[in-house]
Amino acid sequence: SGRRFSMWLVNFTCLTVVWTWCHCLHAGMLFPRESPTREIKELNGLWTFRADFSQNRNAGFEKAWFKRPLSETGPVIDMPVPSSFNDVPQDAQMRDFIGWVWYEREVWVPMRWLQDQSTRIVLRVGSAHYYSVVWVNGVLVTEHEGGHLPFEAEVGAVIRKDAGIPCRITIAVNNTLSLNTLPPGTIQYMTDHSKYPPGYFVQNINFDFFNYAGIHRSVLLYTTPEAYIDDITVQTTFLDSTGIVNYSVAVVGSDRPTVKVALVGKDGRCVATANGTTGILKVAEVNLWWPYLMHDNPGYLYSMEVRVNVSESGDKDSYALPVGVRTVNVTESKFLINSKPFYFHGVNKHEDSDIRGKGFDWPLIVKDFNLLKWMGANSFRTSHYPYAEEILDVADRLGIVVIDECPGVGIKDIRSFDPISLDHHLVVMEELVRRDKNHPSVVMWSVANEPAAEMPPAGPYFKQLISHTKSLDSRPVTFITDSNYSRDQGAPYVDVICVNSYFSWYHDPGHLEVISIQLHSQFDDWYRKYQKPIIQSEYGADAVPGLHSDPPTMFTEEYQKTVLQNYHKVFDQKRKEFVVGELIWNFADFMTAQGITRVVGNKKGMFTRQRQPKTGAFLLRERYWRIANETGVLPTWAKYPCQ
Ligand code: BDP
Repeated sequence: SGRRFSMWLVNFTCLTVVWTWCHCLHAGMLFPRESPTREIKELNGLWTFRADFSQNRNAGFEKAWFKRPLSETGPVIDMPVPSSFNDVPQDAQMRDFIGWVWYEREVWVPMRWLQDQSTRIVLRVGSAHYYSVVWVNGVLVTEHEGGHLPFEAEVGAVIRKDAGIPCRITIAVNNTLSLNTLPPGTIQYMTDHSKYPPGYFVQNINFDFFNYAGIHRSVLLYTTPEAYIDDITVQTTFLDSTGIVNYSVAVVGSDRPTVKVALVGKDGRCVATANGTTGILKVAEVNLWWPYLMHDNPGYLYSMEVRVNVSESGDKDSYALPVGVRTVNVTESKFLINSKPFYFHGVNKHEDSDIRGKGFDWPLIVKDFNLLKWMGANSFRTSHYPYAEEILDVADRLGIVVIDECPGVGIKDIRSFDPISLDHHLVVMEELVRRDKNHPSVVMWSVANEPAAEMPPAGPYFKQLISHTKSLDSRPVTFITDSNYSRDQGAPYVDVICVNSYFSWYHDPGHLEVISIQLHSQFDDWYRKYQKPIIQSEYGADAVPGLHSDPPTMFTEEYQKTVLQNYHKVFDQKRKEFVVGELIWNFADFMTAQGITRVVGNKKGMFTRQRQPKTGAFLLRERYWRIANETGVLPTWAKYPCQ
């Protein structure tokens, strides 16, 4: 297989083999939660790390680094997990490294897990960017394509073979992007030897954030019984004051499992029960799941406790899934949550911070939610890839509404619409829906951001991608467009039109006076053609914090603020008609590739990368709380902060 991996770097067309081989979505991907029948062992901390600097980046496979301790293969360094590797070493070569990096960690698996042969032991990686290969004690256990989504492998048999020694987990991760990856990219070899050394190549990308790489989320081992709950799916609705939870439970390892389901309220009282792998739970006087600032008690979650008994083996398994009861509907001009018009006043985000890059980080996550609440934001889009599951859990609990986006960003080259890309894109949507389908906070799927939607192949591509996504789940589906309304080939298939525009920034830079007319035209054109609700899914301007001017000039805080104000005037007219949301670009400044249009990254944040507010943050705060107040549903506990 070494050959196949070396081909990764030099020739991308042969990867179909890998794709057809490694994806099997029959299995579920429940978030690991402890229960009386399930244990978790986190493997976060320092791992041993080595980047493969060989010319073809393939020494690790040629010399089988996975067969012995990594430190015996050559020089290694410490690398924290979870974290991007790029900014951790004090080494310019590592920051922009392209190719395979190798992670390794030894771990003692509890004796009990090994002795009890019927304990399933699963190794789970929350996400690693971009392509991963995993070995346990030198045995290949899984491969996975794509960052931002979890993957796992059953490893009990492999570990039991070598019981008595610590088990060695080796994970090789490759950050190379090709025309068929998501996001796409290209490797360009520079062959003019008067300018570049032999073998010199660069990674080109068409998206505006740093291609951070490494093991970005938790790695863990968890157990289940041999017969176990593999997946749970809930779909909720309500009729008058009765909540209805349709559920289905997939059990693996038994043909005739006994399944018992109980729905438990926040006060610990059981409100409904049912038996069987599929069924309906009916909840009298239901507490619906409401968005933040729309109800006194937002984010109400029941706990759905699933218990499985297998009489043949005596196995028992249990899993508790948080469940919010709510509905989502789209009309010609409204986005409805629980049949009430919902207006997105929110943000676009990134998973991005100093040193750790895209590495999972609780302090940052909790801080960001606190800033969202402070701002009066009721929603965010996971631009431009799925965020950590823990983030969605918090959004569920707070009632923050989420547009869940897949990594379909930067699809600009016509070759990225070919069948290989589409197949992969379908699989990514399957993985995303499988992971996030039960989160009440998620109200819409976004299959892409700013693709080249005017190209002819975009029509059939998005038709199939969107209808496939709809076949997986009932939520509305969209993609985010910056194409011309009359030429966009994908727009006919979306439920909500999501438009990005940067008037007086990328177009007519410096001319604040054109925003009003251009934005009116934008909205009217799209609505006339499609009669679908519209979200302004991005707008904004860069502001270098501390730069001031009067009159406002580009890159100052005043200019950013004035761009926002001019947009807001139009939003305020159009939200009476068919505009159902506004998402600022961006919540916070974030790192990008180096380039002449970026000053240490993208500066369109309302907050700096260190989460200090710019002038725009205060403006938005005043606005968002005012909108919440006006819609008449501001909860009694909320103090409108900007009187
Ligand atoms: C939009 C992209 C976003 C960029 C933003 C910008 O969707 O990823 O960061 O423009 O240029 O086109 O700031």
